[in-house]
Amino acid sequence: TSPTLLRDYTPFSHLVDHVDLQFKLHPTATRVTARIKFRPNPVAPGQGFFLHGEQLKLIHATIDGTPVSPEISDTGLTCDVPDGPFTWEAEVEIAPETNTALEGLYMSNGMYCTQCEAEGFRKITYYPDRPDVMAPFDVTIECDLPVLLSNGNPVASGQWSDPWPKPAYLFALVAGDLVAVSGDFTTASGREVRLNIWVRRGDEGRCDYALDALKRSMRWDEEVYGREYDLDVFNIVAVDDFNMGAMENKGLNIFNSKYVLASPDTATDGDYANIEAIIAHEYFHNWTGNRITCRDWFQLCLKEGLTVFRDQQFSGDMRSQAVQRIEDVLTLRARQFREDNGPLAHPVRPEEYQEINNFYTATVYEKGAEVIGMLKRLVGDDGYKSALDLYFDRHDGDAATIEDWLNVFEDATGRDLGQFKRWYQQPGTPRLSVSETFNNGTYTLHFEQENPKAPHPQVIPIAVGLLSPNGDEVQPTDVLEMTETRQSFSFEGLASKPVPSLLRGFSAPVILQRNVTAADHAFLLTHDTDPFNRWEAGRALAKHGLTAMLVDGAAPDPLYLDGIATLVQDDTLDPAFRALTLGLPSQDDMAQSLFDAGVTPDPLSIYRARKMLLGAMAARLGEVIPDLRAALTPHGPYSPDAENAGKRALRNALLSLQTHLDTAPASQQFAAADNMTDQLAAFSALLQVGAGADVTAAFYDQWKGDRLVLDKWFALQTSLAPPEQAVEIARDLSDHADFNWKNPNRFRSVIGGFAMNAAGFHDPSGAGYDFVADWLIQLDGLNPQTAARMSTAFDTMARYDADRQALMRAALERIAAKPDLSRDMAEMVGRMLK
Ligand code: B3K
Ligand code: ZN
Repeated sequence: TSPTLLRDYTPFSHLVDHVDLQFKLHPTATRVTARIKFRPNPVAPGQGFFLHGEQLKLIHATIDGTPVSPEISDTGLTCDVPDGPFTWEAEVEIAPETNTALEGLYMSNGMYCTQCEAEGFRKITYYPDRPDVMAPFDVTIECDLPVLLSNGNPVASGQWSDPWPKPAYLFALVAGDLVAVSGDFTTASGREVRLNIWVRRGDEGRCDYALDALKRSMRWDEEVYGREYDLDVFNIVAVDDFNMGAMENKGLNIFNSKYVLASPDTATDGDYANIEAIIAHEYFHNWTGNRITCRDWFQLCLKEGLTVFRDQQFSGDMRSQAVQRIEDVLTLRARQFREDNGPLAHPVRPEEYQEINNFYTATVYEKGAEVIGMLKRLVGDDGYKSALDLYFDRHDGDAATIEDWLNVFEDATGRDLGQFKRWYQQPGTPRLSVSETFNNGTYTLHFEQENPKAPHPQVIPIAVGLLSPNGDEVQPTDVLEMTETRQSFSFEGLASKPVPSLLRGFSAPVILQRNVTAADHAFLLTHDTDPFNRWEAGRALAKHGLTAMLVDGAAPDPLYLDGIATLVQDDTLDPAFRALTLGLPSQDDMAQSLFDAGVTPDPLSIYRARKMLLGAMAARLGEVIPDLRAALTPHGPYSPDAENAGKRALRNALLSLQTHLDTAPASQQFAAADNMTDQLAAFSALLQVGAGADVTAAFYDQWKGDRLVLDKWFALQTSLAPPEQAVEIARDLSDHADFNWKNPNRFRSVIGGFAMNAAGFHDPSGAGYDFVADWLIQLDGLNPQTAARMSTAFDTMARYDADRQALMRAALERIAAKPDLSRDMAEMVGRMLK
């Protein structure tokens, strides 16, 4: 099939004035009648009339009441239509029960639900299923289930009316035997909004946190962006079978149940933080995505990058900006840098695709958010605010583009963003190398940028501070704006050569390349006033040390051990921050760094070096751990707030180290824990040192009836299994009676968990690759979207030795050869084999 190209965009032949949908729900024979008012599009005259439609059985079609016989293909229909306005009516039959792709209308545990983004609506009825066609929808649902929901405001039982014109990808319908946990919210201008969280009976006790997060999101968007909610109800539904995290359908958000349901005994602090962020993200889409949507799917980052940026700001405001920033950068590097370094690299605004679902990527989302962070830094907070006000003002109701987005910044601030636009157009992570000179009190930084995947220099905001050798800050943060390939910046009047703190707050998504001694890292770890760079210095020191262990057989670096020992005991610092500084670079991070340094990474050696370093950290801290942990014990009942979660994070990071010396404290904590955070932390600590047998059995006995907790049980075992046994453990778990491979969450826990176990997945025999490839082949027949997404496990092929590369390639070729391979998987595997 030929790819879809950005440059081929043309508007649709018609405008849609109104859509009326009637559903008669039935598991195998649902009838959908669509009555659609079309009128010729004045800016696209004379084009043929084409409606998307896939896997639909057409029962009848009329235009203005007269039967018509459209020409039907696999992808849609064409039909002769009148020159002026007309009403199209079509009745189709579909089978939600056999829809295993979970796109369009499908069933989950006896409930009906939909997922239409990006192109699922065409599996519900014939329609111009493209985001630039917006219309108000009325919906009627007939079904004997008690709860019948759709977008907009309720009119009568099973009847909904959405006054806000929307593209079809925001359509949603739910029917089920559900119960609601409800609340109320009064908007700034006085609109009373009913909030409902709909869940399966029995889950009512786990909705309070999501409801509270929703209220806080609504208030925050009013206060920070001046954006109010615009309907009388806001419904959220939790669904067990869902391909992603959640979906922002207008007035009817549908969520993967793991991002709604939480109680202290079943959800970790991390789960609570994810729920807060995702509830906010989907809510924020009401303005950035729904009121202003995308002209075409190439503009996906317009709504996703911006909405991620907004949810990150929100989480930072709710918790700690410093900790939030570190966590966001960890995710960016783990997922986006990896993508940008491999065969799946693409610009934040891609220019071609075969299957758009393959482009809901870390680049579109996370790098898309970074690009907005850079814009904000360049134009300042006030400039950002006026640009956003103009954006909402000018484009409300539009299907907009990245050009529209950049234009509001240019118009609001007078800045020329011509070069900045390259961040949207060029793939690849720029490498920023730095050298320095110091002469007569003038300190000069010389930068050079190089992007291995793109030719033109990008605008790089470099936030810099300078410290004097005694640790005082002599130059507070200043943002240098680099636009050339090579550029120097000077600071005058300095008494002595300073120590620079570069890229503070991670002011640009680049890889900083600088020859820094371990002593300089250690200096910044102690003295930097920028919390991000302080953490970064510890990270760099750890990487430095691990690299020396791997390449030169060095012993763990005492400078690092001393540095973190001091830091971790510094109780003027936020425990959540201290917990983050105890985290070592991941397996994947080390593999990429070694590869960048010209060394072929061996996952097993990395595993052993990390373990040795953890052992050394445990030995260094061993004596102080018990007192430190005792001092961090939270008082009173469990609360998921940032302060308590931060204490638990540090307490449990220390437990994990302690377990390298003695397993008793973790066993005790496992047995005594009154919350999932502490129980799971003890469980993982024991698994990591190979002492998990008893607790694995005990955890299963305790939680076998709880689907979300059982997902954790599977995922921990596959992701933490020791290298030599990992394939076998994963295989056994895939034979387990509770392994339902058709449920995406369970599949991700077992197969995805294993794929993240680097040393296991990269087992030299190739058994790990084959295990994952076999499952991807099997899942591809059922759920192409989830299967294709997980194929990214193979995107690091080029880093490894010839034997591993050959084995990975063979596994990918085996997938490629599967008969009837989905378009999703064919595109992914094709890009990786290129
Ligand atoms: N917009 C959806 C993602 C849809 C993915 C379709 N494959 C969720 C989100 O980003 O909020
Ligand atoms: Zn989103």
